[in-house]
Amino acid sequence: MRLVSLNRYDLGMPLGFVRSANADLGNRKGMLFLYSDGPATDPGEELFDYRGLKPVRLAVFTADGTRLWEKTLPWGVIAGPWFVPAVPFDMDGDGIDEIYYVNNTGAPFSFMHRKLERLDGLTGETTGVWHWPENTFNERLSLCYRFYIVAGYAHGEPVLVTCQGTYGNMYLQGWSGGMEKRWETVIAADDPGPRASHMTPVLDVNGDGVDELFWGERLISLDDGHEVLNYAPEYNGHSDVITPFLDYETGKKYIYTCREGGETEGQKRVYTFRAEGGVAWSAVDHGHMHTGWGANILPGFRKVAMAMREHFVPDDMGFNHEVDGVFYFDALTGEPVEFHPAVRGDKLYPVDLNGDGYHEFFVGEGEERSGDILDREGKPVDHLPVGCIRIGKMTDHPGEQIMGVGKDRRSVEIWGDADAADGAIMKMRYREPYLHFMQKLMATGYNSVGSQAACGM
Ligand SMILES: [Ca+2]
Ligand SMILES: [Ca+2]
Ligand SMILES: [Ca+2]
Repeated sequence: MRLVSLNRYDLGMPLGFVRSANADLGNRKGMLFLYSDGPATDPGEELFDYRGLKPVRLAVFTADGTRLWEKTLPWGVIAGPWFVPAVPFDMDGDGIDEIYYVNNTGAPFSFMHRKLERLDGLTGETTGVWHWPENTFNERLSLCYRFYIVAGYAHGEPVLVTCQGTYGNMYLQGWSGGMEKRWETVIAADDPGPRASHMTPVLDVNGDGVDELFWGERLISLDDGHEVLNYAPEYNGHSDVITPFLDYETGKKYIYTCREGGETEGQKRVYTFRAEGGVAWSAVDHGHMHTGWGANILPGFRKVAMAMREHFVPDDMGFNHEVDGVFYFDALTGEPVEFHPAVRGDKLYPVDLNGDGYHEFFVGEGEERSGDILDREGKPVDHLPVGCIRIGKMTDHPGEQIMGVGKDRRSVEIWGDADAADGAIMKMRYREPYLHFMQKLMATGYNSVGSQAACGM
């Protein structure tokens, strides 16, 4: 493996909060950045921290690193993924993605001045503004400001989806090409069933030509907003991880989930569902399963599913996440797997850097070994001194890549393996639009966190 910088994007200022998503710019590829030189914050009552927050900026670059435009958003836009999601998506069919994001020209917590805004992808000029729904106005702070923008296709037509709320009342709206309202779905706090996830995979999981949005452990049709399938109608909690994955041998799809709350007697905390419905396996009796991933690391490209359990311990400012269990399972059978990586599994981001069908791992921040690259057995093989932004299929270079903030703290680089070559598994993964398409949804929700949304399919 020979790690090299494939692309570099000079954002021209010190970087704190950074999100990024792939954008299509007609005959060119592009890259969207959402960033500030301060930290990000969260609407949770025990987490919201306004110290050091800085204005948020948007910029679009060509894939090879030329900046096309940048703009500074109004001071009412709070830096943080839940306050300001952004998605590049081509709704008018000219081959160039428009940029959709949640703007706020009022005070930071304003509802009156909050908007869905559309920008020309090539120039950054505003081409449309719509009032952002005030659905969550009466919720407590944590639930008020959980906003998502997602996108996908229904029989080839683009559909944008705007969402408000998680855990309690949840509101979703579908929009057609010219931003005509296509559908509206409300899941009330006292309705039965799961309470969404921080991740939003979009995939035509049943092959009927319409994408489904994985709204927690249920599927929402992008065509008309109806509930296509509820994997766990008896579960009314929230799921921290929702990752569809493919069994390379049979071509069948599965959904791997890790649950946060809603602990109920007789139910487990980790589930893998068959895509068509039904439990493939379940595990772990108690606890908040906070992170998880799937990685091809067993012989024959068999996938291992990781689940990390934790509990909250209050500290001087907010709380700490104290880990009390890391579990590894055969992703298809749920059988426990012996895996002893050099760094605990929940700190690892699976990425197939060399394209051979097995995942390597990047060690995330906050670890002595941060920046290390581990092989599939969990042994260190290389090192990359970057703060990771996201992982996945970001360029045409073979294999998958790592995007990170470079040593100079003001530029973003995409790193890949100079010797990478796409093997049979990688080619199978390309056949699912998911691998590329999810890279457009990496600046919304927690899709980019830990790369769980990228590693499954
Ligand atoms: Ca367009
Ligand atoms: Ca479908
Ligand atoms: Ca590999």
